[in-house]
This record gives sequence, C-alpha cells and structure tokens, in this order.
Amino acid sequence: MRIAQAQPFPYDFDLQKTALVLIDMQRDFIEPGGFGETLGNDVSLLEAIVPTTKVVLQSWRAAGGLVVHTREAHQPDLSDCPPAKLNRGNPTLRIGDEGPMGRILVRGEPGNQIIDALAPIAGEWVIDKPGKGMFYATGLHEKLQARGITHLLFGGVTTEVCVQTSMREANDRGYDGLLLEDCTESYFPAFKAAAIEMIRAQGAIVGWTAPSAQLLAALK
Ligand code: C5J
Repeated sequence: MRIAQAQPFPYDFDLQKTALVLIDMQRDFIEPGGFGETLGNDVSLLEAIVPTTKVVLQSWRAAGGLVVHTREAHQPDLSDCPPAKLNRGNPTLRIGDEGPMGRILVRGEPGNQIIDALAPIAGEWVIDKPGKGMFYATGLHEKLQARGITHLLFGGVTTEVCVQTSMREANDRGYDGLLLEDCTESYFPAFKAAAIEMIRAQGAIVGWTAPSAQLLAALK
C-alpha cells in the first residue's frame, strides 16, 4: 500500500507489517478533571480529533490491521514515577493525587482509561507506559518484533510530547513511522505545527506525515 501524498515523500507499507498506534487517548488528557487540566490546559482542544481518529480506527480494524493503544500510567505505589517527574511544575494536582476521575495517571483509575469513543476491543494491544515514549519500560519493541511489525502509523496526544517522543524512539529502533496529522493534537497549536514540521524535515528525519484521508484512500 502507498500513501502517495505523504510528506516529505510517498510512504509505502504492508498492512500485515504495520500497526496503528494511538498514543494516550485516555480520559486524563482529554476530559475535564484529569492530568491535562491540572496542568492548566484547555482540554477541549484535544476532543476535536476524536471523530477523525474514530473513523481511522474503524477503517483500520475493518482492514484487519494491528491496533496498539498506549496509556501514560503509573503503578499505584508510584514506584515507576521518578521524583523528577512527580515534583516537576506547579499543577493543581500531582500524579497519584485523588482527582475527580480517581488518582491522576494511576493504572486502573477511571481517568486512566481510554475514552469510550476509542475503547480497545478484543485482540488490540493496550500498553501502559510510565514515560512519555512508548518503548521505555514497556517491552513493546520485543512484542512488535515478534509480530514482524516494521511500520507504525501514529495518532494521539499530545503531538509534541508523547507522540513525538514515541515516534523518535521508534525511528531509533528502525521502524518507519507516519503521523496522521488530523488524528493528533496539542494543548498548544503552535507546538503541534512545529512538531509536524520537525518530524518530516530533512528527508523524513523522524518520519512521515499525512492527513488521515490519504490513509483511508489507500485502504479502499
Ligand atoms: C503529556 C502526553 N503531555 N501523553 N503526556 O504529559 O503527551
């Protein structure tokens, strides 16, 4: 398959060797009362990509492709949350504190679940990650290798933090990654725009980008 209009040049992929990766589409970031809001962000910005992402998810499922969902999630005792992460900044609630959707960024809490519209179904992978990148302390690389995955299509939040970190980690591990531009969002539109430019600069130095309509056209 080919996304001919991808930037900076066409992106070729084999459906059987490609996974759709949705980064951190969890209530903590997208709904009021979660981690995103405690940091002072307007979370409604992120809701805007949900319908587009849902269409992509449904089309990818219909095509039979592997789906990977990640969640930024810590153990209840926070043993996997270094002080440098826990104490940084001045949020109204810190990781592990009790918020309106349970403990912030803690595994198993209501706020840590993927939003209903994109909820995983049987056979899809759900990866809990303590870091911003999806490979750090998750074992995901080994699982993808065992499945023969070489290409990764990315969506999710936030573009310049967990999505970009995951794409960079993937790039260093030898995957060809493409970011679906309208399936990712940031609390800071300028950061999203800059991240997209960075990813595809210098001959796809991190990877490719394309609007999701081009993926849907390739899947038809
Ligand atoms: C952040 C994320 N922004 N999923 N996490 O803290 O991007």
